[in-house]
Amino acid sequence: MFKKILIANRGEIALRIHRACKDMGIKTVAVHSTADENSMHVRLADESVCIGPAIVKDSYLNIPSIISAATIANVDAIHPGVGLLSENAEFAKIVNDHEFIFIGPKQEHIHIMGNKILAKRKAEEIGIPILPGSKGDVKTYQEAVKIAKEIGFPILIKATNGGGGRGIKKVSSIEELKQKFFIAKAESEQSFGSDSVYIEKYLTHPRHIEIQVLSDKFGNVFSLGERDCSIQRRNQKLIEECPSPILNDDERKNISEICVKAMKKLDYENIGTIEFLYQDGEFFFIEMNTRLQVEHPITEMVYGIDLVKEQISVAYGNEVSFIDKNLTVNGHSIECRINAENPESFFPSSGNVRNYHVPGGPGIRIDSGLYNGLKITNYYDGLIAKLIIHGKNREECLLRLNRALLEFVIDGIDTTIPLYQRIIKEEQFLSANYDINWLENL
Ligand code: MV4
Repeated sequence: MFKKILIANRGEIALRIHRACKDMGIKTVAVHSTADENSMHVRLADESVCIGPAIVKDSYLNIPSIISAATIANVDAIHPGVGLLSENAEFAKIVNDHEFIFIGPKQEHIHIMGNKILAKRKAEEIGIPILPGSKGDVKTYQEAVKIAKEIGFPILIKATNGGGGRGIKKVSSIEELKQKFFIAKAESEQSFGSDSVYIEKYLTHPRHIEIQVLSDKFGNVFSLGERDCSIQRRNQKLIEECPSPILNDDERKNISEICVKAMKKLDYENIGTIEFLYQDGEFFFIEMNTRLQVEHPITEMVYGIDLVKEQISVAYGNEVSFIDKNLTVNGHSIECRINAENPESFFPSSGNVRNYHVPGGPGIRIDSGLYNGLKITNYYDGLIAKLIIHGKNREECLLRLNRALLEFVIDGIDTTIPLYQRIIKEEQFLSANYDINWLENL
């Protein structure tokens, strides 16, 4: 096994990866900015290297600094974590060129899935259902009209290089298309450096359901079921559930089989998540994330596995650990993302953490690097803790979630805890009767 791994990330996810390494007897090297020198991921690591100033571009995205740190610390492999450099194909290549193992998929697959049109084309080629729309990018207004008439309004114009929900425009009529087509192209150029756009049928009331896959270097591919991430605001997921409360066993089995077949065809390696919109019994591909996801713990709770350990192990060249076991769904799990932000305005909040008290007892897991006195700044994204609940069914989960939210104390900053206390009282949430737009209209 690897002897030492560099974790090219920060916050709770860096800590999560550190914990997996320790559970495998692997030494860890933390990298950090000057703003993060007192972070838990740095304090707990076996070694740490400061790689630059607070601003991410100069530290956590500074590839030469990270490669230098890996060289000095003499690590075997680099784990990119979530966000930051985790889906940067160029970084994966540079890591490999320096003879470190990149803990993630092949750079070719990172590259394809990073481009929305290439990803959609590839998805279709490997048998994943896609949304009706243009074959590739739409260059002229005439072309846009032709496609809109074929698929029918409403449609979405999406920026090819857009991401995280930015660069999508809804169009409901021909008149609107005439106005918005050129604006969409100009804005894409402005925001993403390319005016390339494509067109899709707009789904009015979908849920966001994603499939977790894991593959080793021997062509063994597993689906670890789905996560339902429909409770979101401004394209930020807030609550995730595993399994989805609205899928039946046949639907679950079918979409899992489609994804496993597709990943075999692709010769995909390591961990990945295939994201779908689900509406009226049908799945439609939206994107594939070629990395670990923030919400991976709910899958771990239900399937009784450690996804980060698997990821490290298959990157080393081992087979998936549960290859000869029959994985089954055990109960239900829900994650709430605790962000340092105002629960109403969602405005980022900064300050020093005080009176930190975490909930405990059966079925509660907290992934967080928080401690009393920790300074929360606005340099980084607001995710400060993940509250992960496990129960024998959704009902037990919801009761435990209610208990945990009442026990949780974080003073000194605003957090989204009060928002969750409000959501779990809503009848539509309790009956799982909502779509991706529900919270925004609440
Ligand atoms: C859509 C859609 C409805 N119809 N595509 C937003 C993020 C991007 N990755 C895909 N997104 C959407 N694509 C069609 N054809 C609605 C969304 C969408 C969304 C999707 C998943 C989770 C949250 C969302 C919030 C707003 C819009």
